[in-house]
Amino acid sequence: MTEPLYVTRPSLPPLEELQPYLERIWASHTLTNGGPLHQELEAALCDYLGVPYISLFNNGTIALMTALQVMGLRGEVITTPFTFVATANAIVWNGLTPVFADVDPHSLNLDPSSVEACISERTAAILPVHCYGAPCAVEELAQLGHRHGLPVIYDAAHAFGVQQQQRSLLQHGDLAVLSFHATKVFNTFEGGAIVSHSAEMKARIDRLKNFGYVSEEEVSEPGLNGKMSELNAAVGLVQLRHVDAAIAARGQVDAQYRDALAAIPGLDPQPLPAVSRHNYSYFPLRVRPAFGLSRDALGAALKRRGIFGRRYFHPLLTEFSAHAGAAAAALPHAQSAGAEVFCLPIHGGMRAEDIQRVIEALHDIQRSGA
Ligand code: T4K
Repeated sequence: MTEPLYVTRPSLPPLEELQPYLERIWASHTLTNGGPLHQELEAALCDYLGVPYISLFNNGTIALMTALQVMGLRGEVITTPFTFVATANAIVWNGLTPVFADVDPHSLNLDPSSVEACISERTAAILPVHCYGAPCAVEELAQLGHRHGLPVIYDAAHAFGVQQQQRSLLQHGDLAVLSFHATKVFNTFEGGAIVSHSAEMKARIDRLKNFGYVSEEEVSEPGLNGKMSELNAAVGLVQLRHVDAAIAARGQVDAQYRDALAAIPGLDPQPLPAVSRHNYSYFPLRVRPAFGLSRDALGAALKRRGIFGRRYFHPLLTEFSAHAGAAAAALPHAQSAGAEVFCLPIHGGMRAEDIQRVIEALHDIQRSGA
């Protein structure tokens, strides 16, 4: 039986590197509520990512919910239908209404002109996603936000470590939200963060993730529990030592796939974004008619060979009953991406033979048609 190859496999640091942190937790009996490892990881991430303020969370979804909440929004939030469902769920959990705009056919990120067409007097914010870590049209979206007086909050769940002109992509937007889930480039098992730009905003976010407590005797606004535990922070501190190596290894996988796919008509990788540093968080390709099989037929054929890629992101959010009633622009480009994109396995632990196995499977499926 051949070993299954999954769309991703979490990076795990050497276990012995975690031990000293566990000993510190056990000695201090401080398990959560902003303990010393939590503080250390916030400082280390600000430094690594090149951002001014970061607030750690227990996952990316709660971080997104908090980011929307802290902006005090009422009304509609314009977002993309080509994303993970957490993006729109966070909008609805804030009592806000998602409005879906179309994506750009090349970047697969929100198309600013489609966003602009969705803006009305009800619009409260724009929530773009740097899908697969590829930067959104950050300048155009900033101008759009500025012109209409709308905050831009980035769902940057895929964008850990991405830089444009040596500058963190996370510096764009009023806020940017990260996920440190097991399936992400940098993981704390579960985790997330909000990048903000002032000490006042960070203090408000930190209050909201701690029930809204200002002091023992005062809760100023109804917060929730979004705190990252010391155990997850310890994992993060150790993971951070190895994340550059993991990203470099992903880059190797990406390069080998690109080389091989040049010889397979109809399997078109998403172009590498124009960034000074990419994180290779996903390997999305588009299955075109020239391949001879549909995207879903390709996915099924790979599955029969023990290769479990994923249709990120199919169905579109507008097709889930949870969000089917939401207003949407015409979505031709999102629909075509939802029908054609397939993500091949990519992670830092892939061996040369794993990469070769995927490439041979793609050739074999094309030759045999099944
Ligand atoms: N915004 C965006 C744009 C996002 O993509 C996400 C999450 C969020 C917001 C929310 O952030 P979090 O609240 O999750 O922090 C996965 C992840 O659960 C989710 O975090 C991620 N996006 C989404 C794109 O993918 P699934 O349903 O595909 O996960 P699952 O369990 O099928 O995992 C995929 C593969 O990874 C498995 O086949 C095997 C491997 N795997 C997974 C886990 C969890 C492992 O080897 N070990 C593991 O522990 O959603």
